[in-house]
Amino acid sequence: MLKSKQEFKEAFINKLQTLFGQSLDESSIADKYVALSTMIKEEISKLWYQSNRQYRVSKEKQVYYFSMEFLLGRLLGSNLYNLGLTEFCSEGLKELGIDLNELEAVEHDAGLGNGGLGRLAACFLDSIASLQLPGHGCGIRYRHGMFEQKIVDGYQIELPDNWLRDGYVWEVRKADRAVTVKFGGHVRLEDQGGRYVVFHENYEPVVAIPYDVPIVGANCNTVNTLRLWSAETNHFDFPSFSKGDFLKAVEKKYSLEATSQILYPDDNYPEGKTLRLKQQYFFVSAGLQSIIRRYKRTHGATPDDLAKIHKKIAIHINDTHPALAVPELMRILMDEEGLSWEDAWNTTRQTISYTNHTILPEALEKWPIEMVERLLPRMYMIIREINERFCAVLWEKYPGDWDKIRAMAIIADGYVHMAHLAVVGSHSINGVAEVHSNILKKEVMSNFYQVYPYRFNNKTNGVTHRRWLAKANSALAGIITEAIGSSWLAHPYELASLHRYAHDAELQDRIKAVKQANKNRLAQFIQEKMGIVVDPHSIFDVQVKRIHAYKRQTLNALHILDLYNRLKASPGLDIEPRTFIFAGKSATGYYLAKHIIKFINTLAQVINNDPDVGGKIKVVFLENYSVSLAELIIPAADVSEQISTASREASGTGNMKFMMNGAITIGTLDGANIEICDEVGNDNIVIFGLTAEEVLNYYKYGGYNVLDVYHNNPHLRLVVDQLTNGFLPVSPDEFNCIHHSLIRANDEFFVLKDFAAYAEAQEKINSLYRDSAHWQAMAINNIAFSGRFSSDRTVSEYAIGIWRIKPVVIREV
Ligand code: 26W
Repeated sequence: MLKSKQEFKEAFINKLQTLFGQSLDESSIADKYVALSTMIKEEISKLWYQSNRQYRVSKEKQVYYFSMEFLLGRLLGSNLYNLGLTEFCSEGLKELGIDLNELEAVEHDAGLGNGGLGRLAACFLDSIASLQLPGHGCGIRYRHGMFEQKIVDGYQIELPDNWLRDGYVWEVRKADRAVTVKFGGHVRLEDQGGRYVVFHENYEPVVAIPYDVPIVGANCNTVNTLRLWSAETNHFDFPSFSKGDFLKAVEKKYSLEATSQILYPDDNYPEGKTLRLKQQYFFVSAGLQSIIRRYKRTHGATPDDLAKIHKKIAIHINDTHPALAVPELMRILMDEEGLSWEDAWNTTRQTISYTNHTILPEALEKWPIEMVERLLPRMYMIIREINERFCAVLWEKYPGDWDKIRAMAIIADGYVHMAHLAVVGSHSINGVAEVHSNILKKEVMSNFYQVYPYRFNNKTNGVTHRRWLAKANSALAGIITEAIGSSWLAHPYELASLHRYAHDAELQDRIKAVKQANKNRLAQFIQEKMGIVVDPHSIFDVQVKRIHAYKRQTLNALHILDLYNRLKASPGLDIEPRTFIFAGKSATGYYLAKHIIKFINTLAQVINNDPDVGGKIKVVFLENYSVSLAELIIPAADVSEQISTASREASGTGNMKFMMNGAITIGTLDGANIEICDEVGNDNIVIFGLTAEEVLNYYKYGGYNVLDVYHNNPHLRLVVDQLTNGFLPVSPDEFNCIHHSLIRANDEFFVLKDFAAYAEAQEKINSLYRDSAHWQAMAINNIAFSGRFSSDRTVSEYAIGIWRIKPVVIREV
């Protein structure tokens, strides 16, 4: 089909006819999208079949990445890109009068994640396949992904996301591979001649149906699988139906299917809901059952064979959300396959590895004992046994030190502590940036580090440079390739040779022109979407990410308010025009974050409509931040705001995407910012504020009094007062919660402490930007040294250091 452009065009027209019975002229843009995607999927299917076959035959070890979230975004564009078909299709379609970009825009984002953790999982899948590694994803096919955010009167409003409304071309339903997951009921152990047999009775079965999504590797024949589980049931209450009680007849069906209906929109902000625990066990159990089933077919089904699964399978758990993989794998190996506790435990521990993604204490998952016991009785029995054996080891090591043992126990204070379960049950525990991994070792998990030092390691995050540079900013990618050749696409470290051209006037001009075109495109989008006219020649200063107190959008906003005050006081103030762009969602129940959104929007309303400002500064809050919106915004950014309280942001990945696109970071020494700074050097980044060590010392020993700062800085005092003194056109108590968090709660995230340093750093940005040649050189250096932050580097570190898997080269079909 895809041999020549002519053939492609004919096949496309043919596809429209066979799918929809329509000619090219009659068909809608949505139909054209489906026709093209279906054609591409057919191409992928051949490689997919071949990949699976070779994996089976070669019997090489494979990794399964278990994650409650996969924030894929759109797939048509990235699939075309990875297949090397973008140009070909775009030209062919153009000859038919069709714009490929418009077709791509038809696809609903697969928003099956909240933010960093979910998008990281999606970047990893892309890199695993592109490195020709045998590795697959396992997750949940949420009927409703991340909610759609509307901004109404400055407030966040949540609407359900209906991404499956028009069907999803990329998935394949595999009803024949369904498995059953058991909830509730009672577990009875029967001693049958010295061996315990487990009977799980009166449970509620939920049928898990897998939907497979192909994951296409770049410029190779590898196609891996993302298996997403959906809760479905044939249950139908016929007696109620025949009595005419139709509601009751379907009630049970809907309650069983609820399991995979909705993604919890919580990021670093847990809600201890039974349904969430149910989701966790649902996909973990379904995933493991299907993996073990396949293993038995390929590698043998005796207990001896099963005791060796770690030689052929690695299971990675993305944060603690899939930590039930530990007791569930134990259950399968013991109850279903007849292994002893000791053998099952050795195998389980050698199979599973765990990544921690947050150190915010409130985000560490724990489940009430009673909830686990009721919903998952067999899991609870196994966890209790793991806990008892672990505590016995601790008792040996620390005899009599009850406080320490209680602090480390898996079950303590009425809860099951999932991070403890994950640490005890896995052979590798990693953080996602150097500073984060060190804090895990030295602070948050120091007890565990003392017991298992060799298990702890670091794997600094990365992002796929294919989506975030080559595809999102194809014009920039083209210029890079013209300058240094195309090998950086496969070997992103080679971007470094761009460094030599940092001061090349011609390259600077071309890169500047691309940035300008991207800014024009975003400016136009802002005008169309929001009716706000922004100056495309102003500095585009961007903070896009989840709204959270520790990410300190408040710091950015208060600085804007200060700038506004200063402009009002001296209208001639000589600053570069700036457009402050925000986007991001708040967890639905996060009162403070929701008011931060309102605060930013209130500033926008005041500043954008004040003629005294003379258009020098504008504030824009773009609604419904998503992967696709990020692809539009990030290439247009001049300044990347990465201003979290040092020590709180585990890594950050947005910071890497901006850097790749030539934005200059203004940031704290937190997460991967530290490594970005190491790579580009102090001259190519603007760093300010407390260090992680200083922050941690304040948390430990105290010594910070916000009022000292408040009383000593009149600019700062003014903006804090303006939150509640009627200056802003809202009811005077509207921003009490922000004021309270800063003053009464003694500024937990050091917003005011870092304020002066931030304002100074912003002035530095201002003067750096004025020297255009210098700014362009900085931008080029950022692109040049971003190679380290490709997820290809990250994934190969996981493959070598944790998963112990090797590439399998898939042959042509
Ligand atoms: C239970 C509620 C909940 C939900 C999600 C708690 C914690 C999470 C995630 C682990 C939060 C998260 O996404 N963390 C982010 O992970 C990224 C990928 O490693 C990092 O880059 C971010 O710094 C980190 O905040």
